[in-house]
Amino acid sequence: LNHTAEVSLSKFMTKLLRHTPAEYGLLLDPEDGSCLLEDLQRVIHAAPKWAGITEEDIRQVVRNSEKQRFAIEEDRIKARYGHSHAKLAYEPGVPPEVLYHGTHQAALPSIFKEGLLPMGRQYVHLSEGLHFASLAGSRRGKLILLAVDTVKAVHLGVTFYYAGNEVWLSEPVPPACIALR
Ligand code: HQG
Repeated sequence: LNHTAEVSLSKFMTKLLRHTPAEYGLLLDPEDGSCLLEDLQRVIHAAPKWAGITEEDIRQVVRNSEKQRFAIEEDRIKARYGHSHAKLAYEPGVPPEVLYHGTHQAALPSIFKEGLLPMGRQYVHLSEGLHFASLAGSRRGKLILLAVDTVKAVHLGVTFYYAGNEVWLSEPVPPACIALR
């Protein structure tokens, strides 16, 4: 797979594993959102554009994802975060005292008013480091980095879940816990 094909296949895989599996006849485990690698491959093959995709191509996409969007365990694959299709069960955890969220200028007034909301996804996405937050926030306009006081948030009843590779998911975060970084 060349780079362009790899990016395109990765986008199709996120669609299948995060957003609309049923639309493609793919059944994901309701707990962790995983499916058999061979089932994913079969569904990908049904798209004429991807009829020649091999398991190694899929593994290449997983390996080369800088953000580690996917995880393969034995014969199963899943998206690690970002789901809209179902609320998966992540283990609640105790996060570092500060987590970061990258957003864009236009969202700020509403975020300071209503807090951080999951919007189109099942959870709010946060990270331990600034790099991941910057990647997320730069997608929509002028990057704004926010710091979340997780001690205060936990005190106010917010639950945090660890999705691996420095990514944390949470329920809505109240404005009182959010500051500009
Ligand atoms: C914003 C991508 C107005 C929030 C990314 C964000 C990440 C509010 C947008 C991962 C708001 C939602 C997740 C409020 C939050 N009012 N706007 N009250 N609360 N927002 O894409 O966190 O490349 O659903 O700041 O890089 O940006 O796909 O969430 O701008 O890692 O692997 O509403 O998805 O990763 O946008 O992104 P999203 P996100 P991938």
